[in-house]
Amino acid sequence: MSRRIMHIDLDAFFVSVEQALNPELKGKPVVVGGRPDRRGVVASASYEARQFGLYAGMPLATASRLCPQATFIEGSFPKYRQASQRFMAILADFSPFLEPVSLDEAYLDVTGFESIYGSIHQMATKIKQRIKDELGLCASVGIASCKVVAKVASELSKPDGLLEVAGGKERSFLAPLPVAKLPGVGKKTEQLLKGVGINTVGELSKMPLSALKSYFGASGELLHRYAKGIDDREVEPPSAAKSISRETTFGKDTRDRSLLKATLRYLGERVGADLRQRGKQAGCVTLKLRYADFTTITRRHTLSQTSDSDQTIFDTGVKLLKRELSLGKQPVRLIGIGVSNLAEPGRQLDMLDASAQRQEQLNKAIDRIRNKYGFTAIQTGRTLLLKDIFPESEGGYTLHTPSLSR
Ligand code: TTP
Ligand code: MG
Repeated sequence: MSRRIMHIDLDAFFVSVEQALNPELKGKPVVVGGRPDRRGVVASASYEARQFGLYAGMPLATASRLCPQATFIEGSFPKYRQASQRFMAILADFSPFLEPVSLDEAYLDVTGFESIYGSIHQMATKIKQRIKDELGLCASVGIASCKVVAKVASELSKPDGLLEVAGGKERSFLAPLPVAKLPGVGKKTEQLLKGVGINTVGELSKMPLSALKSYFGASGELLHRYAKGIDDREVEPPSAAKSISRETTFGKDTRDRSLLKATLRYLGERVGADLRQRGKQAGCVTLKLRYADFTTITRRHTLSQTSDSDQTIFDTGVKLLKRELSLGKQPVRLIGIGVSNLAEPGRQLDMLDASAQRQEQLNKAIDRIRNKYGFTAIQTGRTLLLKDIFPESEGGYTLHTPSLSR
């Protein structure tokens, strides 16, 4: 069954936090980044300021020339960090499959949640409302079957938007957009593509893979897939990290075995502590060494039984170290130790099974509903930009623009 993934991004985040704390600033051109007489750039511009051509990354001096009436604020990071934590906590209430991407941006896997919220669209409306009520901030939400399309959708719906791309419509949704809208297409890529006459994502999606690979190497393949609206990346909660490691570079290259061992013990203990804090067990231990001439090696050992014990991590690391040092190479510049093949300990496996079971039940329920009522109905909103991009006759997109009443 097709996945449903939400991408949620707060609008004009730093500025909006300032406006929530000081309502006098609402509805006005506001810039966070610093005083206009200072060097530096705009970090965040309110949508009112953007109407004057201001954008993140613009030098403050240029910003104040284009929009002298704007309020310029230095900004304070702790405020934004706190708002970010509260934002993520709200999202975590809705789905445990949460992947924070930056302070104001996250993916949520919401596959199967229709049965709880009526529809994913309604779920998104609830999320937006809670963010508004509790934080005084506006969020824009994109919903699609994969990350890349969900991200483009949230971006397009801004500000205070909600845009859903129905399963099967990913490619036609992306096709008319300028290539720069596609994540992974930066300024350079955009220029190069323009140079060969590729302006839209649709044109990009028709380029032969071999041509893209010859221009962009390995990332050509990714571009090829993204342009077609194909993206298999999972929403990965941070605890699902695939490995944990620590390493350190010595002040002076060394062959001193007792120093190497002591360092390995220290690093191993930190890895172990991190592992236990995440409630995980490791199946594999990796030693990393960088020699004086910068050649770097890694040596892995698979444990016969998963473990989160410092001793096991250290013992395994030392075994690998001894074997490597017996080869009598050069002095060591850097040493590191890591664990991978992370698994939940037995006691938590039950919980995991229960949630998998619940997911399975949800999935079945959704399939039943879908079979009965078909896919999401079409709504169109009033945002001009979106109307231009999605002629109403094409269908397949659910578009919500902010309602004024609250
Ligand atoms: P963004 O989500 O890129 O921007 P935004 O939230 O201000 O506006 P939008 O409505 O388009 O999402 O970044 C989130 C915050 O990260 C932003 O408020 C400030 C900070 N930031 C910088 O400090 N420097 C930058 O160049 C960018 C892009 C963001
Ligand atoms: Mg944002």
